[in-house]
Amino acid sequence: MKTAKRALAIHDISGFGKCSLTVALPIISACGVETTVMPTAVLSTHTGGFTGYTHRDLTSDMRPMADHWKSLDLKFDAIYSGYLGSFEQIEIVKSIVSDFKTENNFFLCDPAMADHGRMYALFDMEFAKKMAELCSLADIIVPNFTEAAFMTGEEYKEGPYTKEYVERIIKKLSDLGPKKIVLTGVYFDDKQLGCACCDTAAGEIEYCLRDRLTGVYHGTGDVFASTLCGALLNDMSLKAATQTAAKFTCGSIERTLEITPDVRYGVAFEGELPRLIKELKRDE
Ligand code: PXL
Repeated sequence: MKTAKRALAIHDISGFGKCSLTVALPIISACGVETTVMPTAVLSTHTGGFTGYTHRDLTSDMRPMADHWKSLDLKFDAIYSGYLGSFEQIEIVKSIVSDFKTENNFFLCDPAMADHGRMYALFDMEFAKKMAELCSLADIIVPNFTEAAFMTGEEYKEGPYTKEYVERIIKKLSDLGPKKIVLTGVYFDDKQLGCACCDTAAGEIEYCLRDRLTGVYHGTGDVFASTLCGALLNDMSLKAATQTAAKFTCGSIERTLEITPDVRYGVAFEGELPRLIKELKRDE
C-alpha cells in the first residue's frame, strides 16, 4: 500500500496575485501530497508591482504552530520554504528545520527574494546573506541567477550565459552546503530557456532547456518550485522532477498568454493541473 506523503509549506499568503501559498497548496495537493501550511504573513496582494497592499505579520505565530505540531508528533516528508519577510523569520525556519528534518525527508529552500538583478521590494543585500545561511541547511535549493549571484557574491550578469559562468555559480552555490541545486533562468541563446540541476555528491550538471516563451510573469518561480517539491515527493529523480516542473510552468504560461490582462496577476496554472496529475499517475 502506498502511504500519502506530507509536506510543510512555509510561505506568506498573498490573497491576490497567485504566488506563495496560493500556489504551493493547490499544486502540492494536486501532486497527491498532503500539505500542511505555515502562513508567515497575510497580504492583500504580493509586493511585485502592486502598491497599497495590506500586510499582517504572523511571525509570532510561527514557533507556537511548530511547537503544537511537535506536541502532536507530526512528521513531514518535505519542508518547503519560500518568500520570508525578515531575518527573524529566517531564524525561525532554521529552528523548524532543526526540529523536523530527519534522514528520511528533505528541506527544499526557495530563496525567493530577488529577480532580474534586483532584490524584491523591502529587501537588501544583508538579507541575501542571511538567506544564504538558510540555503546552507537545505537538501535542495532553487535560486534564479539574481538570487544565486547575491547569495554567493558572484557578479550578476544578464544572459545569454556561458557554461563557464553557470558552472562557476553552481560551484559557489554548492560551497554554501546544499546537497542539490536547481538553478533557474538558464539560457545560452534566445531560443531556449530552462534550468541547470546538480547533485553536488555526483558533481555533474544537467541542463533542462525548453523553447522560450515570451513575457515575464509574476509567481512562476513559486509555480516551478512547488511542482518540483510535489514531483520529488512522487519519488522522481532531480532531473525528472525538474523537467516535470519546467513543463508545468511553461504550460501555465502558455495558458496565461491568451487570457491575462496583467503580468502581476500570476499564471493560469489551474488549467494545467489535470495534465500534471495525469503525468504523475502514469505508473499506477
Ligand atoms: O513569490 C514571490 C513572492 C511571494 N510573496 C510575496 C511577494 C513575492 C514577490 O514579490 O511579494 C509577498
